[in-house]
Amino acid sequence: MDKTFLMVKPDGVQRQIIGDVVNRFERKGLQLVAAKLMMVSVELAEKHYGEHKGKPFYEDLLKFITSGPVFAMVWQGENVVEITRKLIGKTNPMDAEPGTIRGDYCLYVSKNIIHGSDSPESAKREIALFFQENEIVEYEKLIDNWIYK
Ligand code: YYY
Ligand code: MG
Repeated sequence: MDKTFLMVKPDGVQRQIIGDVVNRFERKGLQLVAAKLMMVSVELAEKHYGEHKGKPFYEDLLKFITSGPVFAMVWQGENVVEITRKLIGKTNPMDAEPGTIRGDYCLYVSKNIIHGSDSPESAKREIALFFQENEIVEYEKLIDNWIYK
């Protein structure tokens, strides 16, 4: 099954919407296979956001993501990367449709609540950055027969 890395950012944790975010993916039918509340070190932040190094928002992004606890998760399901990016909405909350997480919960691009991997390759890379292999819990989700073909 496909996996992706999702993370409630420090603004989402402070605003106490971890539960709402988790609920959106659960009710869609996706499967949670790992989760933890943690601080992101500067070193980890630099690795995670390496693709943005040199961009005007990079330094502020590092400061923000290391400023408080995040809720890091791995979710599983067919086409989970594409589906979760859709549920999350556009990067800038001004462009994010109502009904998406960013469309419903935030106003400003640098405080956009949640991270989601943008491709299966980045999902693999980001999962490995944040989780040990033995932290990913493989288990059978018994209602999958009622969710998948
Ligand atoms: O993948 P996604 O989070 O939707 O956007 P990215 O283009 O990868 O940017 C990562 C992160 O950087 C974004 O979620 C907010 C922040 N950011 C910003 O503060 N200002 C921008 N103009 C673009 C991105
Ligand atoms: Mg991105």
